[in-house]
Amino acid sequence: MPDLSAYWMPFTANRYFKSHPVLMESAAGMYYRTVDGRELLDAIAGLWCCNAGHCHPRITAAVQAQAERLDYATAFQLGHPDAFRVADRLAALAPAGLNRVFFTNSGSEAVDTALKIALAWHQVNGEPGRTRLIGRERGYHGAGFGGISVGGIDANRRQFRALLPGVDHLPHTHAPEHNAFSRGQPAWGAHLADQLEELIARHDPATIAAVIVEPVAGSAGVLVPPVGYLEKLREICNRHGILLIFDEVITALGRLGASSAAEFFGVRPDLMTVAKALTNGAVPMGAVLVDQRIYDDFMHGPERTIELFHGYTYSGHPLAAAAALAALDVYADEGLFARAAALAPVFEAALHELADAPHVIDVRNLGLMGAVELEPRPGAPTQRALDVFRAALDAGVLVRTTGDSIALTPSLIVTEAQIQEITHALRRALERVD
Ligand code: PXG
Ligand code: PLP
Repeated sequence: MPDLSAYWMPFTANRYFKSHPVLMESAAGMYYRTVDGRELLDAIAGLWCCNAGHCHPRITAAVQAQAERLDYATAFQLGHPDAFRVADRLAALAPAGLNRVFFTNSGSEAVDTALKIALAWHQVNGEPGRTRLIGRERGYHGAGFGGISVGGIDANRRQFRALLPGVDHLPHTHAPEHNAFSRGQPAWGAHLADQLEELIARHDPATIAAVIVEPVAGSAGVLVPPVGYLEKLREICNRHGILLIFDEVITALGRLGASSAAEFFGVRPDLMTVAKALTNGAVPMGAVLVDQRIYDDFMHGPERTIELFHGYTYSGHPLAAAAALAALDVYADEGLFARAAALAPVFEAALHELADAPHVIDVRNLGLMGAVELEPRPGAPTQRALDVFRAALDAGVLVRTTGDSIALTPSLIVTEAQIQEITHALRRALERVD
């Protein structure tokens, strides 16, 4: 066991973890092995990212080969072929017209990039007064200053105070008194999109640059959009010249059984962020897919002038690009998006069987995203869910907690038997915890 003291772990109770460490040694397919030799069934695809399962041999081989061929090439005024290939492949998977791709190294950077492109576009488009950004309560858009400003998870904002100015938030759509135990999209709640009209009226539409939402909120505990809600947001943004950004860091590349949530819902944003499953989690990479018309509006002025003053040392990194090409091949060749679509009803049925398990006050699901929400312990929010997390871990199943919800988001290779194993282990964990 290494010395654990130097590493300041992210989004972690450091002191608790370091006195109860769980360290992974290796992974393959649906399973992790811990350093003390225990096998864990991974019910959360790493962290919503390993959609083809862990250590997929084709992805591993592609990364190994690239590491020997080309370690690094700057993306600033130079390039390498694989970054262009990934962009092309992503454009082909995205809804028509979202075919210009900016590379980042994470979802957080993708979010900041999308917000910056939106602000810059209004400038090149002759509306520099459009500087306001609108997010949504309970939204998670990563950990950068842009992301926590438009994000709506209070705990992620409270410690920092100095956020982006001129940001407002839509209400979230989770209303258990109306939509608890919905299977798939709740019927109730589309009217909550009308709150956007109120925010627009309050601020003056000519000051608003963009609205950013997760089509299905992931980190906040799988909040599924009500029927008609996203369509309304799209229509209101169109009417007021406001860009609509879908943060698809979790939802893109198969999680809903489709290439993207935009495709699944039939609602096309102007910009879309992706990350996580883009490389199957194997190498960090994110991207922003941009409507070609937005890109074209930047392509004026002298040809030797930089059009967008933005980028990262590792944008389009060769190892990430190799992992992405291999991951996209695997998704296609193994038919994993269709597999996820076919498994979604099985997952839904298994999850909703937990409705009568102890402490459960809601079950939510869409595609292969699901959450079971627990009644918080009086005076000790989140603690019951953490106990369930530990009990499931002791039983050999890795789940994720967020607030008092347990999130389940298995790789798209999960079998029906493994889905049962996961939900049965979760029921036993719920029964063991007070
Ligand atoms: N947007 C969305 C919608 C995300 O889910 C990010 C941006 C940021 O991506 P990076 O790669 O910078 O982490 C995310 C990340 C959880 C959890 O517990 C989810 C994320 C990150 C950490 C924890 O559900 N999603
Ligand atoms: N800080 C310093 C001092 C740098 O030189 C750079 C990049 O050159 C950065 C931060 C940004 O790093 P990155 O491009 O990896 O985001």
